[in-house]
Amino acid sequence: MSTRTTRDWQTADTSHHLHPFTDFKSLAAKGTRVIVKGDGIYLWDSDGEKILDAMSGLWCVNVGYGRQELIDAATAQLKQLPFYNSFFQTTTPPAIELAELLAEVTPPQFRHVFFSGSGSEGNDTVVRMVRRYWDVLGQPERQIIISRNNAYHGSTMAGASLGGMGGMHAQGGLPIPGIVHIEQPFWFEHGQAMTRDEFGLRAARWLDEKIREIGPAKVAAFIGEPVQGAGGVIVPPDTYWPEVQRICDEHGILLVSDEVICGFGRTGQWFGCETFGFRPDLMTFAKGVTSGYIPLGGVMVGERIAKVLIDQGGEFNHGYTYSGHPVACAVALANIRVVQKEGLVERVRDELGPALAERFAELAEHPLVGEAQTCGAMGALQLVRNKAKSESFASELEVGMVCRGHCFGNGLIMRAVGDRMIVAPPLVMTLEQVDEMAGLIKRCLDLTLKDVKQRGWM
Ligand code: PXG
Repeated sequence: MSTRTTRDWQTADTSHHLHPFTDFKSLAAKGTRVIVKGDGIYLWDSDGEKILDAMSGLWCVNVGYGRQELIDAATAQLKQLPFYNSFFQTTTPPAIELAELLAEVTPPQFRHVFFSGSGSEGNDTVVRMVRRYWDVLGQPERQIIISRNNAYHGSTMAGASLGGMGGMHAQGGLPIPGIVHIEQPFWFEHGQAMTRDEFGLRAARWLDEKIREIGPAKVAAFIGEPVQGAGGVIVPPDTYWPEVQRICDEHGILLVSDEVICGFGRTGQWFGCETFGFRPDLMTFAKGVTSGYIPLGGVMVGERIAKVLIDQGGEFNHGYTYSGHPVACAVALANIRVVQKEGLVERVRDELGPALAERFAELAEHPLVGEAQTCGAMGALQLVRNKAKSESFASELEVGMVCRGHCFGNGLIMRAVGDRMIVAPPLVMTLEQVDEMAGLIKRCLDLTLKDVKQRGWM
């Protein structure tokens, strides 16, 4: 164990490490937080502070920290064979077994998987594969992929292009050609004049309008997260996805579900598309497949596409060094077996999800909260200036960051997306721990309210 102090760590970090999505200079002035240990749903920092991790690392540590089954699987595979590739007509047993198990736990249209190292790489694979599919079918003019504003699909050139984050598009010449965006199904922001169900249909029809504007023969696919995660846990109305499915079917375009956050039980079914009742042709996954213990991602390829690529496609010129990495696949196998053995998907559906929904309904009564939404083991609280009028704070006040600061100081990790405070705790969180988390959230909301009033913002 290292004897370096927090200050030492921070100085070395600032000297050499550029963090993702970070203003380097302002972080250097503040100093980063150094996390040194995890157990269950808790983390410890280099000052010995215990923190309740209501974000599962980064939406991924679904089985909790410190699981021996995953550690053993990694150790055994590292000893047996730490690496071999799946290029050039070779493969390894863990990659084969994981492909088999994924075919079992995913919806029935999926029999094949293409492995990547991350969710972003998975979505790059989606772009390559969707366009290749239409090429092979003799419709190369079908190039355009439709996505949504405020979507998050990763940070590679294709992932960030599919994503609908303006701040990302503004850097590096994005989006790449052939990717267009429609508005997101965010009722609080865009739909309050309608019922949620009416708005769900309206939002889905933005897709139909965009397809007709472009010309259906030029559209390759539509991609969406079942619930937008990084965008702020935006749970769409129940009417949204079935209508999106109908529209994709009507125009014959491919439907892609980005399940990087929603997959492997987060929504209370194995995959978010099952919770929301749609049938994707492709499904991106990462994060929860290994509970984040080791990087792994991939794309489930529906038989509609797999058949064409296998029977008529010839060589598919795409792949990554770490596609099917044996250690990552061994950890994924152990992780999925834990999810199965402990019935974590059913647990989210029957126990954790309902408990979270109940606690969030109570938090919705708080004077700062304008909307509370949950879906399975994720939840969002929209902070507002005027509850009765659903009136938001000016965005430059960064009230979400003020609240996040109080979480930070009170042993709670919660994400702020604008003024939306979000959680996605490990699926193993007990009901007592749900109460503990809700108590901490309530305390942080009270502190934020006091703070905001003192600043004269409310
Ligand atoms: N799709 C979705 C839906 C995601 O949430 C990715 C793709 C990209 O995965 P990789 O493994 O390439 O990062 C993600 C990642 C946040 C946050 O701030 C969310 C993600 C990543 C980083 C930060 O909530 N999601």
